[in-house]
Amino acid sequence: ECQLIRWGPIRVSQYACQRRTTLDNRNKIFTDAFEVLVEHLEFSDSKGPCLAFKRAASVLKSLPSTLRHLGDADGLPCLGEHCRDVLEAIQCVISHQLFTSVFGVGPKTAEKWYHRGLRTLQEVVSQPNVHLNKMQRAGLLYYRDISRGISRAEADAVGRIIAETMHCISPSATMTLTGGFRRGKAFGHDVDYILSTPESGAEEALLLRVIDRLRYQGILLYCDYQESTFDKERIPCRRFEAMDHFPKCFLILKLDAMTVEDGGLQNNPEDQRGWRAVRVDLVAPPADRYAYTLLGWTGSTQFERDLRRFARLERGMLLDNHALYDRNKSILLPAKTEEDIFAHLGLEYIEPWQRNA
Ligand code: 8DG
Ligand code: MN
Ligand code: MN
Repeated sequence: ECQLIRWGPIRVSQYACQRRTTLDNRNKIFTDAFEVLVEHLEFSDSKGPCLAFKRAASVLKSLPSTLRHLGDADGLPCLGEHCRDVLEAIQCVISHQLFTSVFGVGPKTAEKWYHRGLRTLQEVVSQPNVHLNKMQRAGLLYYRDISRGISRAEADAVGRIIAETMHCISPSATMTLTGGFRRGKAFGHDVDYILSTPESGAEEALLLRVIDRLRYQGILLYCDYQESTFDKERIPCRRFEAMDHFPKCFLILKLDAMTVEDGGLQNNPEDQRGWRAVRVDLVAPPADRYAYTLLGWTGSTQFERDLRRFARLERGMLLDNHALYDRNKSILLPAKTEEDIFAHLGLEYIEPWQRNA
C-alpha cells in the first residue's frame, strides 16, 4: 500500500491516479506560473526541473483550498525546496498586487502586511492591531467601488460636477482633463483634472473653495488636501521629484447614477444603491506653470520618465512639473503650451493619445 500523506483533513498521494482532480482549480494562480516556467524550461537545455514543476502543479490542482502561506505546503508531496521557492515568490507578488491596489497603501505597507502573515483584505480589516491611517481606512471602505475602474461616461459626469462647482465660485476659472482619460483610455483608476485661474496666485483659494462646495453638496466621501509648497525661487529642482509642489487633493467622490449620461454605473448588477464611489485628483498650478503641469500629469508614467531622461541626457535640460531649465545657458524656458515645451526640447510634438508608453 503506497503512502498517502496527511495534509490537514485530507490525504494527498504523490500519484495523480490516487487523487481526485476536478476542473475547479483553487490554485490556478500558482499552477499557471508553474506551467509558464515549464514552457520556458522546455525551450532551454535545462529540462531537469520540468517534471518536478509539472508534478507540483498537478498536486496543487487537486487541493480543496488556495495555498496562502508557504507553510500551507508543508507535508505535500512533490513540493521540494525549488518548488517552494517558486510558490513563495508568487504568494509575495500576489499579496503585493492586492495590497497596493488599496488607495493609500504603498509598497512599504504592503510588505509589512505580508510579513505579518496577512494575505487578504478581510484579514487586514479584521486584525485589531493593524494600524490603518485615514486614507487606508477610506481605501478599504470603498475598495469594491474604487477597484472596479471608472468608465469614460462616469469620468465625464465627474467633470460636469467639478466644472459646475468651480464656475459657481469663479466663472473665469478653467478645468482641463488630464491623466489616462486625456490619453484616450476608456477606463481609469481615477479621474485627473487641472484647475486653473487666469491670474497666478488665485488658484489655491479656488481649489479650497471647490472642495468646500463638494463637501456642502454632500458628495465628498474623502479628501486628502496637500497645500502648496511651491517656491518660485527654488526652481529648477536639482533632484527628481515624483510629486510636484502645487496645491492638490486626492478625493473620493460620491457619484450619483442619475448624473451619468448613459445611466450606467460601473456597479455590480446586484448593486442597487444608485451611486458609486470614484477617485478624483485635482491639481491647481499657478497660471504660468500650467503647460508643465499639463505635460507632467498627462503621463503615462513611462512617457514622463523618458521625457525627463531625454531632456537631461540629450539636451542638458531639467524638466519637471514646475519648469524647464537649460543648464548650459542657465535660463528657465517659458512655455504657454505643451507644444512650446516639445519645441524647446527639439522634439516633434506627440499627441496625448500617442503617449500611452
Ligand atoms: P489611471 O489613473 O487610468 O490608472 O492612469 P493615469 O491617469 O496615467 O495614472 P495616475 O496615477 O492618475 O497619474 C497621472 C499622472 O499624474 C502620472 O503620470 C503621474 C502624474 N503625477 C504628477 N504628480 C503627481 C502627484 O503628485 N500625485 C499623483 N497621484 N500623480 C502625479 O506628475
Ligand atoms: Mn489617472
Ligand atoms: Mn491620479
